[in-house]
Amino acid sequence: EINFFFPKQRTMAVIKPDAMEEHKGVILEEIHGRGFSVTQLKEMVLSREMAEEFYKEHREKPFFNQLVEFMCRGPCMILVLTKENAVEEWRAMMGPTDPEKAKEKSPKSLRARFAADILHNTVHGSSSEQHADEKIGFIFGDIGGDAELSGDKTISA
Ligand code: RTP
Ligand code: MG
Repeated sequence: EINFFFPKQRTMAVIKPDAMEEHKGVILEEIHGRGFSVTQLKEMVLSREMAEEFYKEHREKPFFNQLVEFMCRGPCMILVLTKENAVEEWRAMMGPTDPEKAKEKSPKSLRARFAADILHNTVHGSSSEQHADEKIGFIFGDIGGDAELSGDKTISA
């Protein structure tokens, strides 16, 4: 028997306030169904300051204020998902930012099925491993973050 160890990767997923009442259950089921491990989980109402920091790369965009207001209007669920190729796979499950585009390009995606418009679009996902590390540190702190990863990091005692 030969065991192959594929490096695991972490990504951050957020169920946004528009999806919390009606779609949280099915989104969590699909996350588990695709084989992601949920290694951290937090449900919270973001403060304005936290939402601004979370999306700081969009500070200059015309939609920034609306985005921040939307993100702190009610509870979010924030998850760390761990799996091989987690960043790309979670982005694929989400679909494109704009649900109209999502309906054309990936009709089974979460945004195609549940998002109302380009702003109220159901879920967030990190766009890279670096982006994931930064946001996971911001929301959960850095303690023990890599303990669930195997294969891609050398841990020295
Ligand atoms: P996210 O960061 O939330 O996973 O979304 P994304 O990568 O697909 O899209 P991004 O460009 O990072 O935009 C962040 C969020 O800002 C809102 N948005 N509104 N009104 C607009 O034109 C517009 N464009 C973006 C969305 O909530 C988007 O997910
Ligand atoms: Mg983004």
